Amino acid sequence: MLIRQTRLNDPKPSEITSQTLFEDRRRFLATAMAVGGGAALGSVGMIGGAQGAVIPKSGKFSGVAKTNYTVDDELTEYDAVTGYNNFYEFGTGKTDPATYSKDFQPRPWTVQVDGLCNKAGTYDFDDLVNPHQLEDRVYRFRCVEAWSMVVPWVGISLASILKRMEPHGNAKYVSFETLVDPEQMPGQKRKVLEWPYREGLRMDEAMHPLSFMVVGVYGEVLPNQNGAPMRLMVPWKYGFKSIKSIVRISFTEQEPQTSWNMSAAREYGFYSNVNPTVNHPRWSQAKERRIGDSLFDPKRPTLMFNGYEEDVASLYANMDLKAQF
Ligand SMILES: Nc1nc2c(c(=O)[nH]1)N[C@H]1C(S)=C(S)[C@@H](COP(=O)(O)O)O[C@H]1N2
Ligand SMILES: [Mo]
Repeated sequence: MLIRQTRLNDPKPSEITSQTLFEDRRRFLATAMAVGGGAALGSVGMIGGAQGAVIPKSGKFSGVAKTNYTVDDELTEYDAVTGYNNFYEFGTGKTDPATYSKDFQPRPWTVQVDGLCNKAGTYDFDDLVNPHQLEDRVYRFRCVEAWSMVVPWVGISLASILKRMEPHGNAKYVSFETLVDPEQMPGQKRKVLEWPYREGLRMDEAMHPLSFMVVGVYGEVLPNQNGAPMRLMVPWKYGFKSIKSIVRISFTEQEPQTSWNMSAAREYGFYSNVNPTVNHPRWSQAKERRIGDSLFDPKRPTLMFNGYEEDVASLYANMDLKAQF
């Protein structure tokens, strides 16, 4: 088994919170009030997130819980993880996100939660992500463009966030949207995709223990180009499912629309599971180039469900994965 889950011990706050890193919550709220105005914050929901501690805009985390979610592969270098990106809101070139996201403001940040759940409302990022619950996880990650990386992320299980919203029994799917703000995201001035970028998961996929809400990488607060302040990481699916800079979460009964499916339905299905036997219509998915390998290194065979087969195959037991790709 490639992925092992260990129970997290309840860490003592003193082991977790670094004085220099986590600002006092009251101070944060004062800043947010000054920036956003009191009225908006008045409607911000509280679902028991950070008690007295928030994740800052930059810097190193300390005391993040180590987990056994890891893979044996060598890590992709930090410079590649943060310098070779897909984030079309900042342009379609691989270095555009790092170049054009420098002035992006990921704080203060609010997330709208709506649809089939008891706790709909507008949540502050700091109420959704409690720094005391952060975990380190190394995930293999594969882009549909046939390259892959191995990245040490910092985040919180997606299920732990979604459960607190108390989804209804008829919520079969959950969908996510990225911020729309062409002033801050210059790539949105062109309609390369229909904005907002949107993605979705079936509820059982979203609640799977591997589904992760990322807020950091390499022990540091997530850089803008990787989807600050929070982005999904669903390691058995092609990279484009792992939506960045999320501002909306909706629970629905119908399968939600997804950006890449809207843009090219023949090439990108709702499920988008990494599957070496289902080729992209314009190229093979059988192999992948590991970022960091030399051009002389052979490509690596792509594994079913990106190597997470043992963990997730049961989610798709009764499906024809060639028809529902
Ligand atoms: N909002 C948004 N999310 C996005 C994208 C995007 O263009 N916009 N690109 C996706 C694609 S195609 C990939 S491969 C991954 C890249 O993540 P990384 O840049 O952190 O490696 O982000 C995904 N999430
Ligand atoms: Mo991708």
